[in-house]
Amino acid sequence: MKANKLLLAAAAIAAVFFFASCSKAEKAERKIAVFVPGVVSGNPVYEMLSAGVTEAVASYNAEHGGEVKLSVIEAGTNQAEWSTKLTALAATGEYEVIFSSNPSLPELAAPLTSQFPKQKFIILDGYLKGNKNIATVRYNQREQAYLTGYAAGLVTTASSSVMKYANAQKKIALVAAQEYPVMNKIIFPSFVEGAKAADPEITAEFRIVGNWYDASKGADIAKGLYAEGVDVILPIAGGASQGVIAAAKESGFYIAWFDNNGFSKAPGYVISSSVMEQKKNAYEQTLKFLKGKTEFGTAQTLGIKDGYVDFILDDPAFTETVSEDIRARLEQVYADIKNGSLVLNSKD
Ligand code: RBF
Repeated sequence: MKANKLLLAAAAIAAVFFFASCSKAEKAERKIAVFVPGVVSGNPVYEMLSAGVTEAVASYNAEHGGEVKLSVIEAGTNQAEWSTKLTALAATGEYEVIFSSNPSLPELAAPLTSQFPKQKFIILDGYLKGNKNIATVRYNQREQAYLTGYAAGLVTTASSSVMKYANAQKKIALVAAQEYPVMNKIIFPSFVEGAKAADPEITAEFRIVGNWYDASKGADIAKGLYAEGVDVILPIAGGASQGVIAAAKESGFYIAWFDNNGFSKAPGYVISSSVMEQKKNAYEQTLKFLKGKTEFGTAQTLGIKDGYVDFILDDPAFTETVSEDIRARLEQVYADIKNGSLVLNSKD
C-alpha cells in the first residue's frame, strides 16, 4: 500500500514536470520569419527591416522568457524565384507571421492567403487594403522624394563659389536599380516636383542599372551623367548605389541620399538624406504583432507628421557640406510639411 502511494506520488510529480516542460516547449515554438526579397547587406531598407524585427524579438523575449524564435530568410537577387520561395515558406505552416518589405510583395503574398488561410503577413514599404491576412505600412514617398528633389534643385542651381561641385547647368538625375510603379509614379515625379519648386528650369534624367547589386554599372552610368552636365545624383539602387558614390568621389559631383542617413558614406559629397523610419516601424510592428494587436486588412501610409519620414538636418556633415542659405530653405520646407502648410499626399 505504502509503495503504491509512493508510486502515485512519483507519477504525479512526473506528470507535473511533463506538463511543465510541454508548456515550455510550446512556448519555444512561437516562430516568426522575415522574408528578405533580395539580400540584407548593402541594402538600407532590408538592413533596417531585419534590425527592427530582430531587436523587437530580443526585447519581447527578455520580458517573456525567450519564447519567440526568429528566422531571417534571404530570397536572393533573382526576382523570378521570390514567389516560389515565399510559397515554400508559407507552406511550412511554422511561422505565425511573415514580415517582408517592398512594393512588389503584396501581390506575391495575396494569392498565398487563400492557399494557406492561417498564414499572416506584415508588409512594410508596400500597399494592399482589404486582405484579412495582410497588414501593410508604407511611407509617404512623395514627401521623401520631394525634399530630396528640392535639395538637389537648390544645389544644382547654386554657384560653384557656394557649392564647389555645382556647375552652370541645371541638371540632376535619379539612378534607379529598376522601374516599378512606386518609382515611376511617385518617387521620380516627386523628385522632379521638388527640384522644380527650387527652380522650374531644372531638368532631371532617369537611368536604370538593371539590378540591385552591380556597383560598377552604377558607377559607369553616373560617370556618363556627369559627362552630360549632371552635378547631383540620387541613387536608389541598393548595392549598386555604392558605385554612384565611388564615381562622385572620383569625378566630383554631389549625391542626394535616400532611405537612411547617408552622410558618412562620402562626407563632402552627400548633400541630403531623406529617411524612411523602417527600423522603428519594423520594431513597433513586431511588438504589436507579438502582443496580438496587429490590425490585419489595413493599409497605412505614414509620413513626416507621423514621424516615419524624416529629413536629416542636424548631421555635422550636412552643416559642413551645404551652404547656410540652402540649409535654411530646406529647414523651411521641412517645417512647412510638418506643420501642414505644405501638403504632399502620396497617391495610391
Ligand atoms: N531596395 C533595396 O535597397 N534593395 C533591393 O534589393 C530592393 N529590391 C526591390 C525589388 C523590387 C521588385 C521593388 C519594387 C523594390 C525594391 N527595392 C529595393 C526598393 C525599395 O523597396 C524602395 O522602393 C526604395 O529603397 C526607395 O525607398
